[in-house]
Amino acid sequence: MSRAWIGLGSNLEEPRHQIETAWSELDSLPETNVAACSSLYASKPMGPADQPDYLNAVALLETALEPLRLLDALQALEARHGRVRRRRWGPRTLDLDLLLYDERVVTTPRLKLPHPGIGERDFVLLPLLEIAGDIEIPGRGRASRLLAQCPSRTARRIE
Ligand code: A4P
Ligand code: MG
Repeated sequence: MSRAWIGLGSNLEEPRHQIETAWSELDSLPETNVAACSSLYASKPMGPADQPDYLNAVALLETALEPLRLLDALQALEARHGRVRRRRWGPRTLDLDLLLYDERVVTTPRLKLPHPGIGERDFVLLPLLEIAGDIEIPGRGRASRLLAQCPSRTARRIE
């Protein structure tokens, strides 16, 4: 089994419900278990400001799906949550980003690993640090160092 770290985000149609149902849907994927879930974090939108605040979280999967098959499955789950792609960084019911997959580095158009935005996003790094400890991001350094250098800091843990 490989270890895959998934970033979850939502700012439409009851974000907490979107993320909590996504946990169990991830656990139901073939050859895949959810091994850990972070707390939920609220943050201001990165990108266009004329959209609601976000909820974000990170999950650790143990999976036998190869990265592209896992990405297929994540995108199918996004579609089931009624995700409509209108503009870059626009509002969304559910966003599932493949953040890390073991120590793999991939640079194809369809899949980049580690996820390119990981180092600039406190709403990813804070939940990742919570469940992954001070993990090494291949080619980027430790999560704690990236967080210390993070340009914007708005995310806060919620109950
Ligand atoms: N893709 C390449 N690598 C990956 C990967 N590691 N994981 C490709 C997932 N997808 C990957 O993504 C565009 C394409 O990236 C996909 O077709 C896939 O093949 P998308 O989800 O269709 O488009 P997007 O999400 O609108 O664009 P992008 O650039 O991925 O945006 P992000 O990075 O997902 O950011 N503010 C807060 N506070 N919290 C958020 O969660 N999220 C976003 C979206 C904007 N602002 C936010 C948040
Ligand atoms: Mg995305």
